[in-house]
Amino acid sequence: MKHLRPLLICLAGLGALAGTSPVAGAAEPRLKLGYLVKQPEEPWFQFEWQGAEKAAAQYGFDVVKLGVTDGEKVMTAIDNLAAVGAKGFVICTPDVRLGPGIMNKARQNGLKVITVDDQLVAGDGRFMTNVHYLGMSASRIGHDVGQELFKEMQRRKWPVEETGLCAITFEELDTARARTDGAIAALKVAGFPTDRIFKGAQKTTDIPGSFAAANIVLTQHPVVKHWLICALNDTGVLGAVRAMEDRGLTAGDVIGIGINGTDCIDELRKSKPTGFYGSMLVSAPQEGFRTAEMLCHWVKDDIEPPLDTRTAGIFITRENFEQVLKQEGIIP
Ligand code: FCA
Repeated sequence: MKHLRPLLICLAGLGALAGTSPVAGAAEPRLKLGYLVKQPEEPWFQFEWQGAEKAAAQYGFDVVKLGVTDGEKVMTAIDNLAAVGAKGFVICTPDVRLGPGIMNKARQNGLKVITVDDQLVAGDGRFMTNVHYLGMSASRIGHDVGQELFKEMQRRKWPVEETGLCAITFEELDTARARTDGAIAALKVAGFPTDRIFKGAQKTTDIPGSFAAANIVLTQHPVVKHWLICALNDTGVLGAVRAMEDRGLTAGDVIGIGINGTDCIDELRKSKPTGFYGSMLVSAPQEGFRTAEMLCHWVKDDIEPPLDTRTAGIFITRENFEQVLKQEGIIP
């Protein structure tokens, strides 16, 4: 699934749009709802789509899945959805500052909106709290990452003076900043020294972006023997783990804990452990199901969803991930 390219997904989405013109004389056209995501190549979003499809099958509507990797694609997608008679959409925007533009366009087209994962931001930099949102309890989940990193460091009896935290950050996105800030805060509370916390800012939220950010940290701190890694998601940690491997730092010297739990399945399945120790799993299929379900109830039955819904995380490692992912319906 992770081999699907964004372009293919976009084309598939457009195909779905083209094939959905209402049949003349048909009674009531089947309900269509859009599901727009910023990074269609990330397993996280593919699992969200899976969840939305499940809701669509259960409630009898069509879900139009579109990859919207930039602002222009978002605006075109909203127009296209309106043109085919969709009644609303769920969106994880490629840029939260598109918030007012997205809401204006949706309003003009009479479409209902639920935002998922990345909360929209208004012109003054504040959250658009009047727009319906479902996402992670970002600080809480970040805290859990920090606590688990500290616990595992202690279990391995690493002296703190030989250990460093490599925090891969993407501070322009609030949910990302809240996660890494949460991890850092929990480590400090546990007693990890502030002067051994090293941040590397990723320019793009993909593996090359976090690989580059970690490389800078590693170059600046060559004497650190053991590393803890946190980031906004699994991908952020994976890039840092790869950068460390390039310098000969492997599972015995690295504890990386990601967030999502969906983008590290291949990594955790590797026959030998790597520096990617575990992840805070949040159920992407459930987020997809719940947002699509809420939107359907809102459009069909006029039941307005809650304005703000938060989801929790479960810690997974090589020991328990197959079982937990199965329980959560992420793998068969
Ligand atoms: C953000 C991240 C995704 C996922 C989601 C819940 O959008 O980019 O990887 O963590 O929040």
